[in-house]
Amino acid sequence: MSDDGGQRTFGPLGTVLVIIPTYNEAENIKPIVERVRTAVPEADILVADDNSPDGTGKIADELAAEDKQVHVLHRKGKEGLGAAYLAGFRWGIEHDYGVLVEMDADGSHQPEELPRLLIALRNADLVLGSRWVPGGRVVNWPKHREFLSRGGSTYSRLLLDVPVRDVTGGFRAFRRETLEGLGMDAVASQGYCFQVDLAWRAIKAGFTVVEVPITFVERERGDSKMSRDIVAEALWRVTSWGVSSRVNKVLGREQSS
Ligand SMILES: Nc1nc2c(ncn2[C@@H]2O[C@H](COP(=O)(O)OP(=O)(O)O)[C@@H](O)[C@H]2O)c(=O)[nH]1
Ligand SMILES: [Mg+2]
Repeated sequence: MSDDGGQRTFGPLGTVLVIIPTYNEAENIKPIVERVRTAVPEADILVADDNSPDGTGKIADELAAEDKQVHVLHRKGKEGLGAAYLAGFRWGIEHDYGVLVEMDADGSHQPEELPRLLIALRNADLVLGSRWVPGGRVVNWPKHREFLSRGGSTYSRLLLDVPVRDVTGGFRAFRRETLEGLGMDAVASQGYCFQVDLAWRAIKAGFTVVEVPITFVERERGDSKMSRDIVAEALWRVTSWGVSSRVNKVLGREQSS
């Protein structure tokens, strides 16, 4: 990491933008912004808030007023994690950031681990913080969440042939060129399958995707937005992607033989 004559860059990769999507994270937003600013002082932050009823957006505005490296994207209402990230990525690309990071607001993704992800990005196009590679782990996660997460990753890996252990995680670092090259405009996933969607697209587009072990810590404050609908969306989309990619492969083989 360097501070080249006042330019806050992360080596040759350019300036880093950490995007934090929020919905009702009033108790979490200030501590997480402070932790990111301490752990990676050269990075800027964009809070993408979906007009949280608990006033998270207002707290984020106060943080932004005090610190020119903190920005806020106010969105009109709750549209899901995927839509908030896509809006954040577009904002970051328009503002010329070289690296775009995904990170939750609730402390599950530890800002202190971000430098390791950024260092790995020097030799990769997309770095995934991974709970399910050696060295990765979860702390205080209920068994049913671990089962769902491991099961979701295994199911996606088998159906989509993605050679990734943790394909649903949301602590990630992208080079801007990766986002520009993976067909972001066609992404329709809203909930957690957004993460599967992006990883799968990056791999299909030929980008180098690397997993780095992380320690995922369950939130201590506020509520999870995970819901039955989000699981259903993921199951439905991953299954239909898997089936159509297999059908296309078979048809492709028949046409070429
Ligand atoms: N902007 C926005 N953020 C969201 C939405 N749903 C979840 N988030 C944020 O996404 C992150 C992960 O969500 P969380 O509820 O912790 O999911 P879990 O960790 O899987 O239980 C948190 O920072 C949430 O505030 C949404 O619809 N819009
Ligand atoms: Mg969480």
